[in-house]
Amino acid sequence: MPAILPGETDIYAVTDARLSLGRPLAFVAETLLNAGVRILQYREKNLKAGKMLEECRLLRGLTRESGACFIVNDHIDIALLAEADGVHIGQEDLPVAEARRLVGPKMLIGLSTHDPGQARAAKAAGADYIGVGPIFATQTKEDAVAPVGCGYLDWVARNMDMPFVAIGGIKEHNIAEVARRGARCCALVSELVGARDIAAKVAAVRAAMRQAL
Ligand code: 3NM
Repeated sequence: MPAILPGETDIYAVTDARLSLGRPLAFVAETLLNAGVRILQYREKNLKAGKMLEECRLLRGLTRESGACFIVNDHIDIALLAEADGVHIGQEDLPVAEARRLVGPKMLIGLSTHDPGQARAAKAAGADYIGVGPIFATQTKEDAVAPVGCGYLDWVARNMDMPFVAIGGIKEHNIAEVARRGARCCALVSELVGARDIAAKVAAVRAAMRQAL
């Protein structure tokens, strides 16, 4: 089954145990997937590699069952061992071309970008999709750069011929604006995993995106 890319689906959900109101990862992931999320990224900080691998194998099983795409943040070794569909890396991680040598031609590589130069470089280096953000201020990423606002998003929507996902501070109340600026796929962390009713929140953000178009 080919992996699903941003642009082929509207919501890109990202895990964060610290924001999940104490609910187990399996519950959060199953609820997201049952609500129709088709791309799920595992993003956990400060866990030991063994624990991360165990959690990624669990998510690989769940995403496979529901036909969803599974992406691992930062950790190429764990992505490979867990047979993820992709790995998502940042500007300070291994360069895309080096990551490609490790993961081979089939695994997706997503790269976080924050300006047009980084977007062009990502495409030239063979990234499969880019993250575009942070659109708004976010508490979720400790080392996030200053919000780029919708200006960079506008630029990507107009100039980049590759899949992209908007990220950073995206919530039910502002997702319509992000969609109107050309994002067909939005990544949300705190808004989804931190929602009391995760399924209702997925439905609400999805409806808000759809109405904006
Ligand atoms: N990457 P929330 S912003 C993981 O700009 C991440 O590349 C960003 O979390 C980037 O939806 C971000 O809770 C955090 O604001 C997004």
